[in-house]
Amino acid sequence: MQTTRIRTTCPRDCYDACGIVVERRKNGSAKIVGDPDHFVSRGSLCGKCAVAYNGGFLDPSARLLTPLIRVGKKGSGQWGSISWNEALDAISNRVKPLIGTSDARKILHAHYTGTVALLSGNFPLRFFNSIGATEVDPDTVCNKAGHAALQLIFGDSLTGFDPRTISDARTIMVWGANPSTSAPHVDRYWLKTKSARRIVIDPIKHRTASEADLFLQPRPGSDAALAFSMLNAIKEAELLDSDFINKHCIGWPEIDVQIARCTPEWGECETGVPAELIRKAACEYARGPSLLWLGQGLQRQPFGGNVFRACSLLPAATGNLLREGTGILYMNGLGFRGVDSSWLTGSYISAPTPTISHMDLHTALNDPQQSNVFFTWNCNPVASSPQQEKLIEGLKREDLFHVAIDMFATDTVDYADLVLPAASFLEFNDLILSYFDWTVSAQVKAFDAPGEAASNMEIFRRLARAIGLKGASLYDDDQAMLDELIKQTEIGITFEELASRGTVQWSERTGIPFEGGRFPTPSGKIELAGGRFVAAGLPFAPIPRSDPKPRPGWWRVLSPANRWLMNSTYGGESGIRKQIGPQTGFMNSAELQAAGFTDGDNVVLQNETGELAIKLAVDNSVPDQTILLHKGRWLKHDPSARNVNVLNPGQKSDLGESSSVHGIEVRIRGVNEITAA
Ligand SMILES: Nc1nc2c(c(=O)[nH]1)N[C@H]1C(S)=C(S)[C@@H](COP(=O)(O)OP(=O)(O)OC[C@H]3O[C@@H](n4cnc5c(=O)[nH]c(N)nc54)[C@H](O)[C@@H]3O)O[C@H]1N2
Ligand SMILES: Nc1nc2c(c(=O)[nH]1)N[C@H]1C(S)=C(S)[C@@H](COP(=O)(O)OP(=O)(O)OC[C@H]3O[C@@H](n4cnc5c(=O)[nH]c(N)nc54)[C@H](O)[C@@H]3O)O[C@H]1N2
Ligand code: SF4
Ligand SMILES: [Mo]
Repeated sequence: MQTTRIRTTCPRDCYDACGIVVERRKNGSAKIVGDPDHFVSRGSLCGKCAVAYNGGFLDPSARLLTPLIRVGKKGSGQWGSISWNEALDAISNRVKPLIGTSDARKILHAHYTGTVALLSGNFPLRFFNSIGATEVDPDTVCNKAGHAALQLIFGDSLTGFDPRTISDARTIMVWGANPSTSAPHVDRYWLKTKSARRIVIDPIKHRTASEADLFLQPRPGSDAALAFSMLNAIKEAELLDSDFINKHCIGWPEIDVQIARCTPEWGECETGVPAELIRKAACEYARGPSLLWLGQGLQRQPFGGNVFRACSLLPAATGNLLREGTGILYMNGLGFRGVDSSWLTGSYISAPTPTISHMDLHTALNDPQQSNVFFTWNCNPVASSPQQEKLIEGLKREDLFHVAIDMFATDTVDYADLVLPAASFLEFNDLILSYFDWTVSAQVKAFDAPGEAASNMEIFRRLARAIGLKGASLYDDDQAMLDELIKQTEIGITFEELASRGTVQWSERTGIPFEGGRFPTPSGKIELAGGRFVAAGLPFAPIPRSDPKPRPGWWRVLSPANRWLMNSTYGGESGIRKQIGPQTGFMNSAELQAAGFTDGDNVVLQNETGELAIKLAVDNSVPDQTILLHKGRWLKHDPSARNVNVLNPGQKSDLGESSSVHGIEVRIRGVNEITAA
């Protein structure tokens, strides 16, 4: 049978940015597979995408197909179908009177990386910027503390090492990331290079950790102490690079005076990592050339900013920067590849619009003075944001008008007044710049959108038109914007050619971040300590500290990525639900026994913020006094009707008003049955 093959790219919030082939058969059936020619995916998709893209994404009965209006109580998920014109009028009637008044700030919108494609992830911001709405700062739910710290230190958090330089590295240190889950192909192919040794630092002995050459298992929240004790070992072994420090860093004396007391033996007490292992890893990293991958899980801590400052000392003190095979990767952004974010998002359209942190979203949604209209697009805050109970309370407010835009009926969609059906990445063209590799990829339309679903771009053009907004950039068409973006990247080919190739390297030459030692900080140097940190609410210099252990009878909850979910995306997919099973917290066998439970017991986790009924199971990769409870489950498919974020107080990290979700602590009590609280 005749088959058409269309190359495209996965737009999920994932380091891999896999190449995809859509196989369309003459009889109308289709199959979504990995692109065998793509250097990351090499012909396979991850399990979750293989299931979801061949499941709900192709099944119109699983999708939102028309605009919907609420007919039942808020949260009941009862809808009536309405026309696009009726929906747009209803939104316009509510939004238009607020525009140009001081109440425009009461239009809140939350969005994030449901898709990381450039247009569908950013174009709607032009609309919100032009009406002066309040943005729920997306990075505050994920990685803001890390970004803010790296910006202060290096002047830029979005230019990481070029993964192609791995051939020049002797060591790769992965700190607080779990590529075996969050970057499965990078883990399988890139990280397994024979030329470099791997050091992994993580409280959980996940698959990447268990396959590493050296594995350090610190207690959660003790990484700053670990970094300082590694510096002590490096100094003791005379592996500090004084020339590099003198030439490129300011603030070293404030660090140096703190190192002496941070012996590896002290480090062992603070972190639980054996002193000899600290010495070994430190010296191996210092000798270099070494790459340092700083994970996003690493900074989701009450002192996440301090952790990132302390970890950043290692490359600076050992000169593992500015040459092939060295550098830090947090995320690779758009800017160095030429993309003009201000043009893309329309941030120039108005005065800077107000923002709030995700940590404050629950408060804002419960306060009519702060919120009157709420848009959610590319995100699912009911599942992903802190203070789940209070957030849901706020969403139940009769006087709050909530518009949810999604492809699927998520828990957040269930609380909306009005739902707009979004097209999926398989249904329109877009552009993707991986946040790991220095590449540019095409997202290519393979199908028409089902029902009346429309891309985010089309939805926000329609909304702008319905409200009568002025400004040509609100109405730009997709092809013209894609052409402009390609021009900005200077890759020198058309979108059509990129579409036929799938992915291209942004530059033929391997890149070196901050090449020549030009750091975009006020001093032009790496700033390890100084008044700018104090102005940002931090100590003058990073401090060698660790979080206290949980009190007796309390456990720290880590809720990182689930290998079968993409945040909460896919949580409604039946094939995925079979894989993830019941909501389960994992403890090591000694801890489980000490807590008085056995494998399979039903329990309630509780703290000042909330209660959650789950199962307990044994997993010996989890350290003492810790429960591993993955993020991203849909509430409505669980008998407890909540997920881990019901326990999340939304405490702000020390920098960037960011999430410290890996700092949650709970007590445990046994129950017979798992039910809603
Ligand atoms: N407990 C705990 N909570 C966490 C974390 C944690 O570690 N622990 N991690 C946090 C992190 S790192 C993040 S990034 C956040 C993520 O949290 P969210 O930003 O809420 O991400 P998702 O849950 O994946 O929701 C994305 C939604 O976008 C939709 N979508 C996809 N493509 C499109 C599109 O083209 N148009 C529209 N309109 N919608 C689309 C998907 O269907 C999905 O419902 O969660 C945070 N929450
Ligand atoms: N399958 C899958 N892939 C994903 C996602 C997903 O939900 N599912 N989410 C995507 C998103 S939005 C993001 S932000 C990335 C995140 O991807 P990663 O950067 O890998 O981050 P996480 O999975 O949140 O957590 C990584 C590790 O941080 C560790 N960690 C927690 N606390 C500490 C600590 O105090 N010290 C140290 N050293 N480590 C600690 C956890 O044990 C975990 O193993 O993954 C992306 N990829
Ligand atoms: S989610 Fe990541 S691993 Fe899975 S197909 Fe997409 S890019 Fe590849
Ligand atoms: Mo994230």
